[in-house]
Amino acid sequence: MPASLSISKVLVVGPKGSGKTSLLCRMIYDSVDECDQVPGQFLKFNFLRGDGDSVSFLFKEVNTLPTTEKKSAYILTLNSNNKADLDSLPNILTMISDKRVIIALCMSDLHYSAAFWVEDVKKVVGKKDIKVIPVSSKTGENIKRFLTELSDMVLT
Ligand SMILES: Nc1nc2c(ncn2[C@@H]2O[C@H](COP(=O)(O)OP(=O)(O)OP(=O)(O)O)[C@@H](O)[C@H]2O)c(=O)[nH]1
Ligand SMILES: [Mg+2]
Repeated sequence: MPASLSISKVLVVGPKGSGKTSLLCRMIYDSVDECDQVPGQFLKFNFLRGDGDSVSFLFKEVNTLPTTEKKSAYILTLNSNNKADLDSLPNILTMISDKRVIIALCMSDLHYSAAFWVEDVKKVVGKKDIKVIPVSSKTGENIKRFLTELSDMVLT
């Protein structure tokens, strides 16, 4: 199947309040004004990559792990301002036990007050090849890059 026709189911997981809904809202609507209206079902989004390929995503926020839901990849959100999110990371990684996961280090607009940052996450992740991308759903910072990395991951 050509890359331009691929559809990927992606589950958005992470600790309570880590930024799942806001990230979904920012990725799909480029805004966080209507987050209340993001329902707990699959949301379709076509992402046009810089290289001209487009990827169709089906995103869904999942609040309980482990899940039996079918998926081709996970987005794992962590609130960089909440140390407890870093502490819960090993357990979450065990529960998803999936090679295709990308970590959104959320609330990068609050970097000045962050409890942990990219290197701290990478230490916990260890040898696993997992991308860690700081993002701000509030300002939109790095969201395009995040979507590009996500599409690279699902296309390979
Ligand atoms: N400053 C800032 N606040 C954010 C950002 N993303 C989310 N928030 C805030 O963090 C809180 C939690 O965000 P949600 O998107 O609801 O997080 P969630 O993971 O969906 O939460 P649950 O569904 O309750 O587990 C909300 O008050 C958001 O407004 C961000 O990038 N920057
Ligand atoms: Mg939510």
